[in-house]
Amino acid sequence: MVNVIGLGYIGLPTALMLASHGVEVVGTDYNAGLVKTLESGHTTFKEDGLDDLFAAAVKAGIRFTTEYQVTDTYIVSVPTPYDDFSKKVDPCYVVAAVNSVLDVAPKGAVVVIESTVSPGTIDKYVRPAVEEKGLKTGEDVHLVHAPERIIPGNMVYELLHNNRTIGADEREVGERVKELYSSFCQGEIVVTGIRTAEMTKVVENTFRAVNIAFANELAKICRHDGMDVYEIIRICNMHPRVNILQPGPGVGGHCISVDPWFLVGDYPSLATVIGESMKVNDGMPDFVLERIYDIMKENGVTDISRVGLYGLTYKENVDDMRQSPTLQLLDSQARHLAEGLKVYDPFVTRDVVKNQYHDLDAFLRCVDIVVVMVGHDEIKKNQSLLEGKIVFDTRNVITLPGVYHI
Ligand code: SAJ
Repeated sequence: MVNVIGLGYIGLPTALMLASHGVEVVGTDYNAGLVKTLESGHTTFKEDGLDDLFAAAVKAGIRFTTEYQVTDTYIVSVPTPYDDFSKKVDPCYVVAAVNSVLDVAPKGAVVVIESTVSPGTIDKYVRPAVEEKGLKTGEDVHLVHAPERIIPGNMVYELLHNNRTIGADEREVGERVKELYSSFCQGEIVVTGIRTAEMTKVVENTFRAVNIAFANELAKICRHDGMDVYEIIRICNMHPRVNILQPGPGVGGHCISVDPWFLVGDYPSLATVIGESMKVNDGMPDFVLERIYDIMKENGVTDISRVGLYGLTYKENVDDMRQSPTLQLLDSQARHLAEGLKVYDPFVTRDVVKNQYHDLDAFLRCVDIVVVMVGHDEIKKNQSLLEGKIVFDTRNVITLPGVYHI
């Protein structure tokens, strides 16, 4: 039996996937409310295919509880917050979860950590936690790091098809965990060391962050001299060895906007390209705000409350708002002491910011300028609703004539 600890964005789909592929699974979360919701037959967030997967797992007998189980395999999938000031990962939840596992685990249990951690975290914090309990890694408990790699918006598909990395101290234990993940994973599973697995995860997200920063910097250069950044990127990407990502209003989510800082925090004098890239991405909401002011001026709009931000989530067609460029922009606007921007997002049904609308028509009626911060399908597929408005499209998804770009 596998006990999955932490039933959030990663833990839940992983637990469901294992259960629906014949593995006996118990999901544990300290949040009793969340467990109750799952027990009552409801998922806790929206994701393509998640409800079907949930139904299959329930049918296969998955159970949810707040209690840690006595078993031979644990998968720890709890959040790893990072400290905004020091830019370092805070492993407190991982260490707390491992401690709770160790309180009940029988000798020789395997503890797989899926949570993203900065390279070295397992050596620095998890091994000492094991030793403090008078236990020995490799004998009493076997540590493994199997970083998740799935992208919100396509999680279920990617869980099935992505290649994976398993980092383990002992090859044989790595192979055993590989077999467990092979129950559902159709991609290639590489077995390596723990430190390498930690590093690959952070490097993958850093690669993407740096590439997006490059695109964002190009957008600024092109804006400065009136060039079309999208046309330029499109043509460059026709070269067989060039693949530039897309500029945007900033980088959100809990991964690409966070993980690269682990390297900057740990290697401040070495990770210079990475550090500068993160600054470029973090500066984008301010760049968009300045551009809003310019567009208002150009069109004789003097009242900021006639401007509406479409989209609050960190990217299209998800309901996750963590680190979202819109929230960053609103924060920046508050610091500029000018407030009043209106906001709407079809995926955000509760009130989270000032001047938030829950009805697209009502939102559009109240604004002259619409800033598309997120390219949700709702607006991509109903572009005619924007006719007659001044549109500032930060995502390059609106094809109406006269649209402003980043
Ligand atoms: N973005 C751009 N331009 C682009 C692509 C993305 O501005 O061309 C922005 C998005 O709008 C968003 C942010 O970047 O605000 C991040 O979105 P994303 O879709 O690039 O990535 P995440 O954060 O949803 O998921 C990433 C993935 N990592 C990689 O692709 C290397 C995913 O595979 C990881 O599992 C996930 O991080 C994670 O949990 O670490």
